[in-house]
Amino acid sequence: MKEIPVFYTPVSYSHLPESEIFSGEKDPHAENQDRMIKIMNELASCGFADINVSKLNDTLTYVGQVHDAKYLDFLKNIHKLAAADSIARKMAPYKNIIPSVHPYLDLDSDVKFKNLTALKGRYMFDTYTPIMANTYDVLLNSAAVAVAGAKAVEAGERFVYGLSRPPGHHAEKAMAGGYCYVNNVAIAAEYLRLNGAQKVAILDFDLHHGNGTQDIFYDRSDVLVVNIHGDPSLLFPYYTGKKDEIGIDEGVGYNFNFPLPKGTGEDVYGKTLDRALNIVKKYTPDYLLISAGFDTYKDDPINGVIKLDTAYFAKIGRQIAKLNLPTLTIQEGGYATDVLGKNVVSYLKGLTGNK
Ligand code: Q9C
Ligand code: ZN
Repeated sequence: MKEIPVFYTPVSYSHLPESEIFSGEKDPHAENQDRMIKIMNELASCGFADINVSKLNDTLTYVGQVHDAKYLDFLKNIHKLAAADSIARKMAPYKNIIPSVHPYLDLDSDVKFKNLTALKGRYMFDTYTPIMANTYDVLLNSAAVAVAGAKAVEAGERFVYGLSRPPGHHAEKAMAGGYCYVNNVAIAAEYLRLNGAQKVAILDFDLHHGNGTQDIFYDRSDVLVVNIHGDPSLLFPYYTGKKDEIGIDEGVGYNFNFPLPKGTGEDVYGKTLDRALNIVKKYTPDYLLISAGFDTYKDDPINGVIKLDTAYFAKIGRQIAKLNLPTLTIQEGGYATDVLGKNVVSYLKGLTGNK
C-alpha cells in the first residue's frame, strides 16, 4: 500500500502525567502513555514506516516564533524553581506542578512573577496540565516531530503523519492547558510560513475547540484556522469556539468555528466537514495542516457530544484528500485507548485511498 511517513519520538513515552484535578478531585490522567503505544503498535502491524525524530535541530527557533519568551522560560524553569523552594522550606518537592490561583486583574503585575504560587497560575489555564521534571524536554521533542513533519511535506511528501505527544492545540501563545504545553501544529505552520509558504491552512477536527491555535493566528490572514468541535457550552475549553469568533484586525475572515450540538452523528458531521473543507479550498493554501483528534469517537470516555465510528475516520481522510494539497496531520486527542490505534489507521488509510 501507499505509505505515509510517520514521525514520532520515543521521548514521548517518558511523558507520564499521573493525574488531572477535576472539581477538586484527582482523576487518573486521560492523556496517558498507553495511547501512543496503541497508535504505534497499530501503525506497525499495518506496515507504516516510522521515522524516529531524535534531534531537536532548529525546533526551538520555531517554538520561539509561536510562544512568548516569558512563557517558555516558565515552562523551562518552574519545576526547578518549585523544587528549590521546597528544599529551602525543608519539604519534599512536588512531583507535579499544578496551579492553585489564577490571575484575575493585571496579568503582568510583578507579584505574579515573584511569588511561586502566583507564577504557577500565570501561564496555566486549568488543573489538567501538570508540569513534571522532564516536561520541557518532552514538549520540545514533541514539537520537533511537528517540525520534522513540516520539512517532509516541504520536501514534497503528499501526506505525512506526525505523532506529536503531548498534544498541542490547546496551548496558546502564553498558556498551557488541556494537556498541551506548546502548540505543535502552529509550530509546523510557522515553520512553513518562514520557509517560503505564502498561505497555510489548519483544519482541526479534535472533539475540543483548538483555542490555542485560534489564539496564535487570530490576527493573521496568512494562516487560516478552521475548527470543527463539540459545542463549547457543553465541553472543554468552554470559553472559546463559538461561531462569532471570526478573527481580529488582519485576521478577520480567517478564523472559522463549527460548534456541533450534542448527539451529532455522521450525517450532520459530514455536511459540516464539507463546508469546512470548502473554506479551505477557496483559500488556496500552499499546505494543509490537520489537528487530528479522535475523541469524537462514539465511545470516547470524555466525549458525550459527537458520535463517530472507526470506519467514519476513513471517510474524513478521503474528504481531506480530495483537496489535493500537501497535507501534514498532527496528532491531538483521543482517549478510547483500545481503539485509538485503529481510528488513526482508519483515517490515514482514508487519506491515501487504501482499504
Ligand atoms: N476529567 C485534548 O483533547 N477535560 N485535550 C478534562 C476532566 C480536558 C482535552 C475532563 C480535555 C482536554 C488535546
Ligand atoms: Zn480533544
